[in-house]
Amino acid sequence: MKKEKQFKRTLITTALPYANGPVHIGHLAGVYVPADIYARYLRLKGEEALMIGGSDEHGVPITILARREGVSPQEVVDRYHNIIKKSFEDFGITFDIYSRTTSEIHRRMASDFFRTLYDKGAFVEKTTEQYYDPEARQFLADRYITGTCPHCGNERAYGDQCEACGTSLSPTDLTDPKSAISGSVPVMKATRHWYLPLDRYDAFLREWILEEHREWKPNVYGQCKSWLDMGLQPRAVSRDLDWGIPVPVEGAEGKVLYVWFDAPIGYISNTRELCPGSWEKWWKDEETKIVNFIGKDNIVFHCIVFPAMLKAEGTYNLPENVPANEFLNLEGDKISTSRNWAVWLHEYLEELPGKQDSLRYALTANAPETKDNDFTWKDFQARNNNELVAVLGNFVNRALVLTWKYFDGIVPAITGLTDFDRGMLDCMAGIRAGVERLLDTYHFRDAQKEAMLLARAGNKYLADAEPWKLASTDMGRVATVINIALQITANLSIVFEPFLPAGMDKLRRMLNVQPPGWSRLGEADILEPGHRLGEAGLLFEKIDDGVIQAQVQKLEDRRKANEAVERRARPVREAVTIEDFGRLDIRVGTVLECTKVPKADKLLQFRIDDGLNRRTIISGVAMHYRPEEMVGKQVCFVANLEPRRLKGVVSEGMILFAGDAGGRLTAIMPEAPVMPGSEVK
Ligand code: B3M
Ligand code: ZN
Repeated sequence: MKKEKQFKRTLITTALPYANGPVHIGHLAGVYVPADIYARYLRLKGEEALMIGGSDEHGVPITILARREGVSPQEVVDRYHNIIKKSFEDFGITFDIYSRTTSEIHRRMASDFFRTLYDKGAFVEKTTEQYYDPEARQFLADRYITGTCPHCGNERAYGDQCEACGTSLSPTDLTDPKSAISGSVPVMKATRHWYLPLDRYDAFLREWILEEHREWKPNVYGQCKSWLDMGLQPRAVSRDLDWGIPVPVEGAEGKVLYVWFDAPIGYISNTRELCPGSWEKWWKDEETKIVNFIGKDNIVFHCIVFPAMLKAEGTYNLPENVPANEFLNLEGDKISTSRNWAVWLHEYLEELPGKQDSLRYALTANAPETKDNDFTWKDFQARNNNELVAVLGNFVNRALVLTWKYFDGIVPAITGLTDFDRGMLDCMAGIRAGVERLLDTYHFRDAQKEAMLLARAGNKYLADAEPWKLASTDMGRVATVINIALQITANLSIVFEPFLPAGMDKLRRMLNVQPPGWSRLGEADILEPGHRLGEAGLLFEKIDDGVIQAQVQKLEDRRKANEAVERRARPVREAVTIEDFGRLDIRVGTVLECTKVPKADKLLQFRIDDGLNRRTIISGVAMHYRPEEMVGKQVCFVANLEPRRLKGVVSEGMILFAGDAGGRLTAIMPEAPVMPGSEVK
């Protein structure tokens, strides 16, 4: 174990969202709200900290969208960069810079970075055969090739994945591949690329992560460990594409840096854009702590690929922590841009104007810190109404209204403390250590809960002290209780500042104070006797059933629309002759064994009695059947399909499944038991 390091400053980076669509609640919950809480917290403590963000504007999905819309990739990224940037501003995400990877400074830095690695001999060059579109005269990215999935027969599978059965594919797996650009049949053509030999960094990564960073979140550490245990392979860092940063090497015309090579360098170039004179201290000084906030799908790039790049370059520091979150689902389903299954931030603000903090609060309260979590509108409403309004808002309102009622809005002086008061003040003094410990270890959800405990304690204090009953008999006591309630309020305005910035801004106006600073958290004399408060108002508002119902309805409508699309059967294909059909030898076989294929979550391996022999068939149905359910069943399969090798196993045929357009698969089985080897005709 390494020794505790001492740091002077913190550089917070946040994943650069792809500029091919707006941002939604999943982005906010997974990356930007926790990063912002952390950044605000450090700044409140008076620490030197920067929060770096920006849009990721290269990559194939952007070119696909541009082509579909008939506009240039630049137009696509300009549009979404602006929408994304505005959404973040509206939600109070306090980037010190939010830039983009199409900036000139980024192009130069990423290009230089590549060149440095190239000159050091850090890459290996390999020539491989890739699909090439002879008509469009370009190589085809995996996503630009469509064809028939070898597992389920879906004819609209992509070169990287079949969306019907979920199997990961490589373009050569597709039967009858077609170019998505011209529709022509692609040909194989040799192309040369640069690879980062990750395998050479195995020992370094094992030591750095598995030994020196045992404190990383279990989901992050575990994912790194399993990547390392599977064995690292060289990764191509260039692509044949006309959108991106040109590979700065002679003879590399038509090649650009792979988007995942240039994007993380964006953290560095954006820092440099922000502080041209001092950027290096943020990246190269041992006393800077670098923390990468990301979602779980980006773990391998931030913990393995980018560190290997930095290590190869040699002058940059590695991240100290990568507190990646899991995913947030929406009303039970995975958030999906293509199915429009999301709560878009810009739409949320149109429909619930001014309610940024309510969403920030609910997303933190339900953050997917350790496992995937589900956002529901009902839970959102309950968090807002039962916690923000009924606990925090209610306490603050009582304290302020009582001050106005009994003391004309002037902070009264304490006249004497009872044990009961001291208990409350101790509780208040104790909040800071707890919240700090949680924030320092990236437990944002528990930190927010801990902060809420102070508001709960305040409510209980007022309810037990009942100052309103004492007004006619003991105004001295009323003064003490109200003073304490106001100090609690002032403390709340500090402790909630990282979580609920808009609300706390409002609260400070009601208290008529400047931001007191984190160091005062826990103190009982933040508001001086004689200080005049500002006007009291409601800190948070209840959200009515009608508003929630409208949101639920909107999602319901989308779900129905999606299902209607999925239910629609595909048009019938081009006619074939009876002879064509006759060439297929479809038979019935009995499943003798069925097991999962190791390291392939979608595949099942079947051992089948085909009436003559036993044969092995691999099918991409692990998402639809448990292996043990299939044993003993009779299935139909294409018996004369040419054998193919899949994950090192030779598959001899194809089992037939009925698949709906929504991707669900059901095996075709004879209605009564038949002899294995019976022909289907
Ligand atoms: N744009 C992927 C994503 O948005 C990618 C992150 C880049 S971080 C350097 O999930
Ligand atoms: Zn498929």
